[in-house]
Amino acid sequence: MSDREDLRFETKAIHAGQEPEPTYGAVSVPIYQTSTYLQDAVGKHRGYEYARTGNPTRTALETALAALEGAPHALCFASGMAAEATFLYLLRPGDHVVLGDDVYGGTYRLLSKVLAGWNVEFDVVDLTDLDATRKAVREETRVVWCETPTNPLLKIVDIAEIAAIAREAGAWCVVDNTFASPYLQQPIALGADVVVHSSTKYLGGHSDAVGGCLVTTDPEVHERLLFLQNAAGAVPGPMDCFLVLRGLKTLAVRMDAHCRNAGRIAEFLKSHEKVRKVYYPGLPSHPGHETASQQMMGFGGMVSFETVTEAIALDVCGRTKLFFLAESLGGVESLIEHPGRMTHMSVAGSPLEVSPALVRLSVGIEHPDDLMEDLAQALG
Ligand code: P1T
Repeated sequence: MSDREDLRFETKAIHAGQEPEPTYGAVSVPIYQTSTYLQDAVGKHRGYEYARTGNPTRTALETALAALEGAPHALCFASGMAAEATFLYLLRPGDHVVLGDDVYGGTYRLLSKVLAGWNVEFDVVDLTDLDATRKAVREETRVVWCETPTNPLLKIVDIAEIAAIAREAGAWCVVDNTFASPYLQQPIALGADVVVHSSTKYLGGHSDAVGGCLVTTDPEVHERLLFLQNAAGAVPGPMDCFLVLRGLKTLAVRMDAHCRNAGRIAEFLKSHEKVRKVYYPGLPSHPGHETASQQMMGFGGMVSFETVTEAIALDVCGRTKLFFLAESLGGVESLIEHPGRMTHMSVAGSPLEVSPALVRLSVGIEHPDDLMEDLAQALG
């Protein structure tokens, strides 16, 4: 039943890979807290040998994630960065990456500080500019790496267009789907080859687990990543897999609430005198609004805004009470942060540097009136 492809998203989120456990009938997938498995004879095991190589809780999560992204394969990792790093192990010296110009600071750091040492080159490009993207792709390009909506400026990249450019160049189109989640956006159906997630965020949804995943369509790429998952070993523990799996069950209802609340807050901020600019793809004035309306089922729970001065931005971050001042996003509780000094500090001085007056909100699922009152008092 769990692998039925005709089931709708909400049903798959609860059933895909999540059969009742056969011994006692537990309806919740158990946390297989073990590092190794009994073998009945040398080389004769019951499906699992060693927990870096495989764990049934992890298998359940991988099956569920593949089903939700509409792909045949998914592999889980210890964090979003572990997933990204494992994917990038596929590259060789001399290979080239086209990287979106507004991505998570850690992704930029991985390419600029780690991969650069392996002689993997990259160019930072505004992927909303398709001509610029076509020009940036060259013979050695193996990957076009795109985030959409982007972190932290919520730019919208047209996945189908970027996937077509990558395909023509013989490169993989990788989409970081962390901000949208598979409920709002299905990159594989739009032509992406690989989807990456920080499952620390909306997939887990409760700010209590760290994880990442890679979703793929090509069986050969999957085989190579499966080998690397074990060989490099950046695997998640069973408890974190359980927590993300539990989070998936409510992803649809949570995302609906995140979208609703974020839309209200974006409207509220738009008319505030201390706010110079609001970044939210749900606003008709957002340059990516039309593309977002087509490729997303909702506009997501992230809102960024630029205040009139840096001092106001720092002040607001310190004055909210319901919005916790913290890095990360995608949990049920609202968070506020200052990208320039927090999540995107590692891009200072690079083409990805963000305005010091920028504030980023991860809008939770509290009552929207409480959230707006909190922001109103913090903005003063
Ligand atoms: O934190 P980790 O699980 O390793 O995921 C990295 C990552 C990858 N991709 C995107 C789009 C992300 O936003 C992140 C992590 N981001 C934050 C911690 C943040 O506050 O933006």
